[in-house]
Amino acid sequence: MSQFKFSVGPWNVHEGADAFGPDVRGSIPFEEKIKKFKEIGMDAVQFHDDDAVPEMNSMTEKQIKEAAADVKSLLNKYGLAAEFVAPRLWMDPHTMDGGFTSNSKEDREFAIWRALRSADIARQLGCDKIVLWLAREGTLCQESKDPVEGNKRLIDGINAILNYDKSMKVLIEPKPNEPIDRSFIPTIGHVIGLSYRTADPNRVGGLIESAHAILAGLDPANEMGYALAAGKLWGVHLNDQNGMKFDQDKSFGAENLRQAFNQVLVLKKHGFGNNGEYVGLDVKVMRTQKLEVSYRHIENSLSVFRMLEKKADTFDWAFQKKCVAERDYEALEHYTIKHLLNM
Ligand code: 3MF
Ligand code: MG
Repeated sequence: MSQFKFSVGPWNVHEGADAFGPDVRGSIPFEEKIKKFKEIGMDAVQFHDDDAVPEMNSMTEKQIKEAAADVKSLLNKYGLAAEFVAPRLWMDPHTMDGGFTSNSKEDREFAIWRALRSADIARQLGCDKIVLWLAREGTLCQESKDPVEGNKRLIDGINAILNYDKSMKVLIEPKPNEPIDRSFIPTIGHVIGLSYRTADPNRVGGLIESAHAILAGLDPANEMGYALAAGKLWGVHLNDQNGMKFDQDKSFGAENLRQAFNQVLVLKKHGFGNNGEYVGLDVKVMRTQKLEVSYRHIENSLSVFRMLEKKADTFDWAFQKKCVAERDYEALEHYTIKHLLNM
């Protein structure tokens, strides 16, 4: 039995559109997705603010809270928790030039309004985590924003959430690029540095996505290790990525099994989950998949994670120690490969 609890977001089951083509599958109603997530073995659901409360821009704050309370009842019906709420600050025309770091004052205020509503929604859903994927907080044109000012504006945005609701934690999910060219906060190192300049560093941490680390040319397990060492790994988005190109969100372990194994190893070895953290997935269905089998990537990611947990449990640490003592890393590397191949 896994020591971990798992989560996934409703956007992980979608209609198959990509940057070069429209939808190829029908939509699955929200409740049906929730029900299926539970059947697959999920413990919690990840939310964008408008996954929980669609059309929230045209609603009053009271109406938003009431709509979120209905979602909480739905989660209760299926025995699922909510892991976090993330303001979707990249879809709205108000955030064309970024949210907290937009050059437009009015748009910056809109971003903060949405972030505070995320805190309201999170409270209703019974969770205490706000995730900020800083999608457009950076530049398409480098000369369009001052990077020093950009960092200060990010801190102002984070502080607004911290001051508004003292029970909320803010988890920044770093990504180096896409949809923008240059992100102000590209890696977990930047996240942790920034956290210490906010109003309450103890409530600011990180969520690491495997694909985002790979896009930055970094090793996901080492990035996780860095955040674990700082006591600031409060969420993960496990998936996989074939090199440094557009964000692929492939099934966990589908491209690089050894890299996936090392993520499981570091999470297991260092007690990730002991404070209630979830092993989150952020995986995208292939465009070619038919509607009836559009949850396969979630099932496969979970299945690979569990197989790799067994591999972590049966890893021969005595042999590892011997190899380290003899500095025979060729032997250790070959053992690891054989172990993963069941040979
Ligand atoms: C983009 C992402 C996002 C975030 C999500 C929650 C749409 O690369 O990874 O998924 O994970 O917005 O923060
Ligand atoms: Mg993600």
